[in-house]
Amino acid sequence: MSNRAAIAAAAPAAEAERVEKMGRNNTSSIFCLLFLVNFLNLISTKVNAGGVFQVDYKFAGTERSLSALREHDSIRHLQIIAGVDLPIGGTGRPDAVGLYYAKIGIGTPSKDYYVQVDTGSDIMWVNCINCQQCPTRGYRGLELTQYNPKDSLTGQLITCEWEFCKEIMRDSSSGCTSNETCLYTEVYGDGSFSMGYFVEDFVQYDRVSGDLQTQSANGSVIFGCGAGPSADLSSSDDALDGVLGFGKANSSLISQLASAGRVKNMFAHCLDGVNGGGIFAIGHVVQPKVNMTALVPNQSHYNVNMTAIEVGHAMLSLPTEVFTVGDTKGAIIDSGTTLAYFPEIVYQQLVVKILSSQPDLKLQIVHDDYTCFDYSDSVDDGFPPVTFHFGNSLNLTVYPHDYLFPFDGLMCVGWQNSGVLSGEKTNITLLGDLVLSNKLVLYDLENQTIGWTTYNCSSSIKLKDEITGSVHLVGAHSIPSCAFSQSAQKAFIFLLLMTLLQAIFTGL
Ligand SMILES: *[C@@H]1O[C@H](CO)[C@@H](O)[C@H](O)[C@H]1NC(C)=O
Ligand SMILES: *[C@@H]1O[C@H](CO)[C@@H](O)[C@H](O)[C@H]1NC(C)=O
Ligand SMILES: *[C@@H]1O[C@H](CO)[C@@H](O)[C@H](O)[C@H]1NC(C)=O
Ligand SMILES: CC(=O)N[C@H]1CO[C@H](CO)[C@@H](O)[C@@H]1O
Repeated sequence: MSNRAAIAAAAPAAEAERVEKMGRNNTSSIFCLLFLVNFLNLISTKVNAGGVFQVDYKFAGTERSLSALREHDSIRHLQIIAGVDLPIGGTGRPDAVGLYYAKIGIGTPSKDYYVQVDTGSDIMWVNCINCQQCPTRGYRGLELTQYNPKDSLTGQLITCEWEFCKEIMRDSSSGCTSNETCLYTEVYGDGSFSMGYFVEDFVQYDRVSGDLQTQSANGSVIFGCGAGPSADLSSSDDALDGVLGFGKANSSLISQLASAGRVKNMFAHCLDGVNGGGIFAIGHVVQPKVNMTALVPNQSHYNVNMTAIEVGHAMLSLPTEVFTVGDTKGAIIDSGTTLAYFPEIVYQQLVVKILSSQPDLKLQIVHDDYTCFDYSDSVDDGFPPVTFHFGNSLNLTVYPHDYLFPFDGLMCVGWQNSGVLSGEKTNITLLGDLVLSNKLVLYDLENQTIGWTTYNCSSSIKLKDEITGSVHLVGAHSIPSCAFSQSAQKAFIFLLLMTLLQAIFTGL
């Protein structure tokens, strides 16, 4: 059994060691980047001076008062809207830096910021003026901006006496009192983090006003102002201005806008794994029609009940309790993660079954965890599709061109074993962009359901205006990153110089 032996050889490397190894090797950035975006805030923890606590559990019992405080605000300028069209860019392809980001405006006057869209975390933060080592150019040459609350007419610091801060700090022993600034530390599962303080300011977004038409609108939102280097998130060429958490907690941007009556607490994304970018919209999606399944209650992330896995036309024979043991119930849907992770027993069966369709492959293990092989034919002809089954007969099919990616002249398997990760959150099932790309994924937080359907993410969807009943088209975007990245600029200048020198010398 060459398959099994090779897979077993993907020795469980300690996570820390792996991160370190990858961190040092900047030139072969792909695996570094892969890792960087993996597990973004899966294990989200908030720390402040005196205490450490899980933000997710923290919010579980206190939702009511947080939303009440936002409602209090909203009476003054209640303006329920049809929807929000959030322009996105980036791609989920692991071979091309798996990362999706959105452009949003913050402050008065408004400036643009590029933030990673992440359904696995609960706050929005951007790098702020005091950030010492934040880059000015990021992912594909995007121009990065540091937010300065003092430059914005509407920016203000959140102090410990704000309800928002009291809620966040409730379980902490930090003794954050009265006029002190409300601090946060957001630690992501991959070891990267953002530290800073909370501020409130106007966030500008594109309100859907007609078919493929938007108007600028705004709402006041509390978000993190990152004052320190954010470790991995700022040190490599996939840097962005921050993260836009689309998590369930009432601290997320969508929850804040929803409880202020500005948006419906529903959103959808269609991440285009082919052309990059895609559709990201807040509001009531009526087209395409999507089959929904209930979110597992009392979980801090978007968890759904997975019931079976089918490879080609064969069901894997998995123990029935495999997705329900432990603290984390069901499979987590997380756009902030690039790949897909399974408990060891699931991973082994899945990969063995897939590779059994090509018994002659010579497997290689690359960077400890990636099973790769030489293959030059069409992968969709040579390998089976994988279908995940969920409650309420909801399915999700992932094709070979989605779960296999080219690297260094080889094809590599994107499925990962969560059992090899050290730390407490092992044996989880986590479905990232590898699985979610090229699907319209709809999150209905009012009914606590989620669903998806295979969709062309370069096309458009329809949102319904709850007040007027009218329906509008929302189209795809692919925010152009800088046409000339820094290295391309350097190469261009170098070529220009060489041409000039050549002209001078031949002229002499
Ligand atoms: C927010 O929107 C209101 C109403 O459209 C507008 O009057 C105001 O200037 C906007 N504020 C900012 C900070 O853009
Ligand atoms: C949410 O649930 C309510 C009550 O069950 C139902 O009437 C409504 O259609 C649901 N909304 C969506 C978008 O499915
Ligand atoms: C997806 O939609 C776009 C825009 O409508 C269209 O140009 C493209 O051909 C479609 N792709 C497929 C595979 O249908
Ligand atoms: C997960 C969460 O925090 N949701 C709550 C936010 O507040 C509303 C009330 O407006 C609750 O219904 C949600 O359960």
